[in-house]
Amino acid sequence: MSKERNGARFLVQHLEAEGVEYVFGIPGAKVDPVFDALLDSNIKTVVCRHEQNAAFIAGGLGRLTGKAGVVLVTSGPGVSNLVTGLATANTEGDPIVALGGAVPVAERLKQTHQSMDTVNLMRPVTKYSAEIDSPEVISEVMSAAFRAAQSGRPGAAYVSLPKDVMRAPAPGAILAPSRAPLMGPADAAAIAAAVRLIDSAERPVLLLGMLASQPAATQAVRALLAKARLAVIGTYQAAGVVPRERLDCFGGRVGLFHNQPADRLLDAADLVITVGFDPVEYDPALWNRGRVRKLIHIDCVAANIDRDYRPDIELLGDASATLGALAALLKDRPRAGQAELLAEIRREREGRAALSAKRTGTPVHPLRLVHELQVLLDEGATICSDMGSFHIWMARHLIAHQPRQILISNGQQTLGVALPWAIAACLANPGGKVISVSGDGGFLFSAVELETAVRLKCNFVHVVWIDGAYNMVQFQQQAAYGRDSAVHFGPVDVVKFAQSMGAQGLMIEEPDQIAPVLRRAMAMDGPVLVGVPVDYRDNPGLMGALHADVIH
Ligand code: HE3
Ligand code: MG
Repeated sequence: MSKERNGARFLVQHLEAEGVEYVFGIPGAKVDPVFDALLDSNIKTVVCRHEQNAAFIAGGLGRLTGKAGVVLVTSGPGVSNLVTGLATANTEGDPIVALGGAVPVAERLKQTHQSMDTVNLMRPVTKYSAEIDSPEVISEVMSAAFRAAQSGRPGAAYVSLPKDVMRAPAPGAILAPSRAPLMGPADAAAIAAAVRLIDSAERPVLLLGMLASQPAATQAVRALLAKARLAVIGTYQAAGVVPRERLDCFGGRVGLFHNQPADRLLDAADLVITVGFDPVEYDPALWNRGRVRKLIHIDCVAANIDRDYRPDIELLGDASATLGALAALLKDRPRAGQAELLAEIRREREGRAALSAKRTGTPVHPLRLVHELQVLLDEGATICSDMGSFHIWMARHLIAHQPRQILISNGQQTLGVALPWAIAACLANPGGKVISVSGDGGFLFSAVELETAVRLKCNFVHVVWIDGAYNMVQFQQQAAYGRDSAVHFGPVDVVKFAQSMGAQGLMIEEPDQIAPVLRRAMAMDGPVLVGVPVDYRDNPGLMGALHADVIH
């Protein structure tokens, strides 16, 4: 076969120039030229078991590295299977570039095999969606896709690759690597106005969002907290930004229900300063409706004006530079009332942690599991969380001091992300400890990818919380209707499932087995599934009234 550079080779060379290390996907006739060209590159091709999972892995890698993960799939259903993966990444701010095969350009309006208008299909779930309709524009379109995925608020980009374009001779230069445009701090007058507001506020609260967990932003938040000890809370996605030495200022996490200790701080605030916060993380209708207080929005993108989220000051620019400028000007002044509330929250947190460690009884209580996971988190493990009731327990009570040490979603609340994210975490940090957690419902959304993990020799432990139901929906249905509907399903033998995929499986039956079984699993080669029946009796309390969530 001729090795003359065709569109597919040009595209792959562009990926190499962007520094892409992995491409995840599933091949098919329309995209075969690209899979073929990958053989002559230094990019590792990882064949997956479902396109959605390929997108979860690529999105997870994007979150962990800051560089877009890449997924490559075939035309028609191959691309449509990506929709949820891209929507999840786009909502959560994870950079990903998705490449989809397509019928030849001249056939795209015909009713032909696997023809689909995927560019329009992907528009609502991406920042950028385009087709490469001639070899001359390959590098331009790819550059635009990488820039869209990686700059500003990161997210998803989609590029359609017609087969004839990928096979045609491809001239021209490679316009990579793409560089994100550099930004400076926000407008100086706006920063000065913000400083005046903060200095005069009696109960200001710093609300950290997902972009506060980008490395430079985290450093800047920490420098700011070192200078001015503001009360600080975070959304689930901002987990890990507050350092251990500033735990005295930390009021906890907010998200989903308005009933957390951090909500008490938020409710009392006369000023809220958000950093890298997107309303999808915590609906402003829950925490800001009808409140008379000021709002400062610090981000690289303007706020989406919402009835309940209308900032008085927007500090737009590089968030870390803006925080640096604020830190230089802010005074550290005591705020007695707030300090009291923070101390009360801290006492509650410590009391709950002490009780959690002593929880006995079977099935296992969620707080005991959280306690045991906390020990492993403190030892440096990365924890990837799926969606479900267990996620609420973990999001509220697991305390991390490294950003992106807990991978969590809350925007789309997509089932099935955890195991693919664990694969991503193993690839991003070979040799690191990785634990992923799902419910028995979400587990089977992506469990087929266990085989991929075995093939890649990924060492992670995936814990399945077993209750026989989609509990997160069940307890909310019970609260709303007094009964539940379509939430129960049958059992799956986690150990046999693991073995059938070439992995190993273990069970935990009682609380004192949690630590030894997890440690044994972490010492094993390859991925290990660990099943644990859980006692969800206290779950209705998760949506209990404000102040009432201290469940014993
Ligand atoms: C409540 C969420 O919307 C949730 N996420 C979903 N994601 C997808 C892709 N499809 C449907 C839903 C609806 N949701 C359901 C049913 C959830 C419950 C998850 O159940 P388990 O067993 O995984 O966890 P647990 O029992 O602990 O809740 S999340
Ligand atoms: Mg369940």
